[in-house]
Amino acid sequence: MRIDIITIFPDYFTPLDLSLIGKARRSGLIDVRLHDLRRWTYDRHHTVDDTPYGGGPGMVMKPEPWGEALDEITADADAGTPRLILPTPSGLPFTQQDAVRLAKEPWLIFACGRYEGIDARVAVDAAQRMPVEELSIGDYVLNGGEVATLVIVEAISRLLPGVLGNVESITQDSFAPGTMDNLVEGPVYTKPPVWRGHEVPPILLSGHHAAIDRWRRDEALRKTARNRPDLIRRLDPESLDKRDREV
Ligand code: 6GU
Repeated sequence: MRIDIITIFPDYFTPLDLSLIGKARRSGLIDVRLHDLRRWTYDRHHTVDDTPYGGGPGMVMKPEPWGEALDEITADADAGTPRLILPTPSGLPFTQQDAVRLAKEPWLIFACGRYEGIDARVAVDAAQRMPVEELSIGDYVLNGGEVATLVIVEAISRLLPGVLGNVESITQDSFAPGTMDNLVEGPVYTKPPVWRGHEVPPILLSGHHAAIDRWRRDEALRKTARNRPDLIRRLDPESLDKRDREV
């Protein structure tokens, strides 16, 4: 997968050199290309923002550098058509389902806005040539799209074949489509069996795999009910068995 990131702070993305994503980049599984938006400014101060039409606080990102950046990056014709992602707190909520969907794309471009956002005509213009989507990572406000882009890139990258060592763990994750749809994972344990007087639930030491699966599902249901009642309401009744209903 190719991922282009346009930002005025390329240094925000040094974490993408680390850990599993760093390894996946070095092995060629993910091709991340960082672009400094100021490369497409021509005044002495490399201006990327201006005052908002209609008044109001803050600054808005000027459309011209974005238009030129997208033109140049997408001019690579034999790379196909990219999907443009605009991280913004006013976007559609980004979910694990979106991560699964976007992990199937060959080429993504992230446009990281700062200040009060990017002039809205940039998205309208880009949409004439490529699919565009605005995504939010949650109901809080960040200073810009950089951290949200890191979040989305990590959620997508770990789903790409070969990036994670243990492919099985993906299907057991919170929110994993299929069994963990609309559920969060329950608690996990490792050795020692007793630590500071706290025991590991004995069922996990029993070797009875069907009973362990049942216990893990019950714990996931309990934890989801406690921490995410909004998700419980979204659970498909068809996906619940009689034992689930007793939890
Ligand atoms: Cl995607 N961007 C910004 N700036 N703030 C956010 C966000 C995105 N998602 C939640 N808050």
